[in-house]
Amino acid sequence: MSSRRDFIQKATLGSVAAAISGTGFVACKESQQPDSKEPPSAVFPLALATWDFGAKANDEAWKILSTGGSALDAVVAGVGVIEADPKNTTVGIGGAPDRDGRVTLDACVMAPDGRCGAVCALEHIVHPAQVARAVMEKTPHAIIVGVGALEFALSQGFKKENLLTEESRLAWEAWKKTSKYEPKINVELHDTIGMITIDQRGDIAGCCTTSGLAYKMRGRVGDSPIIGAGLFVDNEIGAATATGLGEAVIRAVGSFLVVELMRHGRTPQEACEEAVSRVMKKYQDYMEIQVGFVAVNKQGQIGAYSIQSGFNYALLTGSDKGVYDAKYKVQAKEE
Ligand code: SD4
Repeated sequence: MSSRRDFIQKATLGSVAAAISGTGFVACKESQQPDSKEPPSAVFPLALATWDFGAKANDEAWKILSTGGSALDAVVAGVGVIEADPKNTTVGIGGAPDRDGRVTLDACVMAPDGRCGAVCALEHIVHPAQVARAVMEKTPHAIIVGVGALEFALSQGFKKENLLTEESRLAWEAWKKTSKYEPKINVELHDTIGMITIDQRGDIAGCCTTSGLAYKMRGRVGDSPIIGAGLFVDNEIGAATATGLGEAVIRAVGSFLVVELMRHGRTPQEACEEAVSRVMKKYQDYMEIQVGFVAVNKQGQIGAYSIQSGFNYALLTGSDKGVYDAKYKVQAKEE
């Protein structure tokens, strides 16, 4: 298996900096963790997105948020920048294909009033988040999948395009030589964008968009387009979104769990930590995977936590612009 995994196992078993938690899990000392993020002032608007490249999505969303636009418009526009970036191999065009070489995209969106829409295993469309929004606004449905999703997108005027870039095709060809046609499950799964925006009125919207697990089986759907798993927004409480191995997030209905914990009084940080613990309890091989959550509550406090180190998120408010490392449960090998 990968040297990264060996490292993680060694680090887990041998690190002098490790301490045994009550669950028997080997956890890092607090002192090793990134500094916790002070909650920003509750002055909206606010944009929050998974991963460092989420800063680009935040900037785009800000154009709408700062001029009084809606959280929903902002979040769909924000993720659109990442979907259109062919260099990001886990979102939109340029996303890694399934094991048969087809790029199949998943996305969902949630509005402040609780409406939601999603597409799963959508092919040939650069902006699945926009199609998810159209599902929400123009159909009586919440989720449309596969060929039906493509037909719907085309009927709405979306253009059919080839999403497999030469770079992704070459990586897939290389994978085929060594993989035994097995889907790849590993800790390096990253780059999905989950994004939450709060507009000047304090209304919250969210969006999650991805090409999912690289070299997955045809038709595989992860957590990202599943409302409650990859994303959940409750305009009275806050919102959460997930990144990492969808199969693990789905077991815990992770994003809904984070929001529900906040409803019962936890801070976003406490809620993300509890949700990660829940994922780990339900996924025996948690050392082989990465899962991370980011969350914000109605007061504008931020939380983020992941199983392994390496997860970060981008935040943009009127007084704060930055990329922050999330706290984590175990120290993984740095890339
Ligand atoms: C999935 N959760 O399809 C997505 C992948 C991901 O960062 O988040 N990557 O399982």
